[in-house]
Amino acid sequence: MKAQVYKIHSDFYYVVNEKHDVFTCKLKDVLKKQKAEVRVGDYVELSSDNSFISKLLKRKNFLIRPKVANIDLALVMCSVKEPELDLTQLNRYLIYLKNFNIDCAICFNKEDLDDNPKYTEHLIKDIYEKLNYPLFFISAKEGMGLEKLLLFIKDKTIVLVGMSGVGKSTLSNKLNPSVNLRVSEVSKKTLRGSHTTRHVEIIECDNFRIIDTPGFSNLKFDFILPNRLADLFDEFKKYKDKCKYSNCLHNVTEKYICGVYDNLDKIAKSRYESYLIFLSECMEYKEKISKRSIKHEEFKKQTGSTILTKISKHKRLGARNTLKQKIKEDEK
Ligand SMILES: Nc1nc2c(ncn2[C@@H]2O[C@H](COP(=O)(O)OP(=O)(O)OP(=O)(O)O)[C@@H](O)[C@H]2O)c(=O)[nH]1
Ligand SMILES: [Mg+2]
Ligand SMILES: [Zn+2]
Repeated sequence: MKAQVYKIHSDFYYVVNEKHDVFTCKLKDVLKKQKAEVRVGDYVELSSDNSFISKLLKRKNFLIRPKVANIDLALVMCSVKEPELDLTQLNRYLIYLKNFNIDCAICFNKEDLDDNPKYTEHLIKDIYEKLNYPLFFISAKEGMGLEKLLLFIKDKTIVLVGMSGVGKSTLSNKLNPSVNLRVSEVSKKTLRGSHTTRHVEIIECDNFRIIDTPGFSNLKFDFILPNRLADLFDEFKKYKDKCKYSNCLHNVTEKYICGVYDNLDKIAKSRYESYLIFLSECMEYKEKISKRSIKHEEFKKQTGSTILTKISKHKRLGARNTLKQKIKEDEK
């Protein structure tokens, strides 16, 4: 029987079939051996007694953080106050989600705390409307601005992504009061959330489904190579052709030969600043994998390749050619 995972708690998978019957299952050993990572939103096949997940079905898409699959939209949530609006963090989520080809909209919450909401809206629209992100300004607590959001998310499965304390669970509760998810106050001292939500869960609402997730902010671009990063910034696209070299990184070292650098007056300052921060993380990653391959080569020279067979399996490094290939492919 086919079912969908709507919640995972330690080793238990809560699944629901088309008739809305709910089962609590475990993972079959064969899937454990394959190291299959079953996520909330995954469609699975159940064993004949409905107590085991026997097969993971093909996904439309997936995310590593939060661990979800088969979503129609990520609603990136920020608060305009408590915690303060952090555009670098917002850009981090947007670029991360773009890397996974997930459609995004942005929701700015806690508008009731903002002394000058018109000004905030203007600043935000100036940056993100041009990038074609659907924008929503709401107060989940007061129920303001929800009509437009409700129309937009109709018939969709949406995942809420954002820092702790921005109001993801408050919004989920507002949209389906019967769930009553735990929410807790932002710390008065640090103005940060207190990591209240601990697991990912699909919440059925009238004509849409919302996935509440634990807040996180420690995302780093330590898995993307530098040349790939610029492809994720839509606003660079029309200027990139003007760069002298196809592998241009659009930073200060290329300033006399770079189309993006020449047109910085047309790109939002905060977006370019975020790009430079993320670029340094990608460069660190590239350096790390290059060093690994050089170390491997030196070791080979000193010892002769036959000794390599003695390295324990988990310490063995990736082949240099494979790493070089990976770098080249990402630089295309
Ligand atoms: N003033 C105001 N407070 C809000 C609003 N939305 C949420 N809050 C408050 O913000 C605090 C944090 O809200 P949560 O819903 O727990 O935040 P969260 O994003 O789910 O946080 P984590 O589960 O830790 O990731 C709570 O005290 C809420 O009452 C809002 O629109 N206005
Ligand atoms: Mg929460
Ligand atoms: Zn350039």
